[in-house]
Amino acid sequence: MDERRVVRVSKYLAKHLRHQPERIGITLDAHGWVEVDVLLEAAAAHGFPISRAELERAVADNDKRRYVMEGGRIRASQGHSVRVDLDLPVTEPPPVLFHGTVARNVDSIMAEGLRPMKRHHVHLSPDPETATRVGARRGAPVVLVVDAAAMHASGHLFRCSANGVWLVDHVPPAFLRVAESRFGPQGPRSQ
Ligand code: HQG
Repeated sequence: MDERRVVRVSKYLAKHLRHQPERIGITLDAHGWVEVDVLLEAAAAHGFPISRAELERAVADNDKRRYVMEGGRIRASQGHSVRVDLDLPVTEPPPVLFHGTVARNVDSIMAEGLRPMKRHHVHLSPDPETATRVGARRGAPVVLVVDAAAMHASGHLFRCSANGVWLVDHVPPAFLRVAESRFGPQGPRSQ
């Protein structure tokens, strides 16, 4: 199967399993699940037929394991804007987590903390490389370091999605600092 087709199917799933299920007339249950058969029928009825093999490939091949299929049902692992309860257990985080963003957001983030914006949670990455990739979706990435141990100690709840994204409601500015740039303040030429 063509890689571009897999990406198109994955984007279609993101749109309808995270954001606008009603657009193709499906309803997610309280935990975000929908029957695979219902999804495939709805997609076909709305002009985007997906074969079962294509769906399985889009779920299995997904670089970020965005979707989980089990017991004849499918859901997105995280990233929803529609209200779902992913029912993830509260877990102790690693001492440090990371958030990738871009320079234009930093002043506001340092003033009011990280907020979920259009999603349900603030998304934190387990390592700076992943955070760099997340930030780079929007421009030159800036990585923020989150003092997860101190947040945990002060009662903030952490959950980890099926694909290793750490989810919290808010990160107050006191727990944030901007990571040192790999190249120092003068940029790469100063090396
Ligand atoms: C920023 C992708 C100003 C925040 C990725 C980010 C990730 C603020 C943007 C996942 C702010 C929200 C999530 C504040 C937060 N002031 N800007 N107070 N608080 N922001 O896309 O973390 O492809 O909702 O820094 O790989 O970028 O969807 O969150 O720039 O895992 O599977 O507001 O999305 O995964 O953007 O990305 P997003 P994100 P998927």
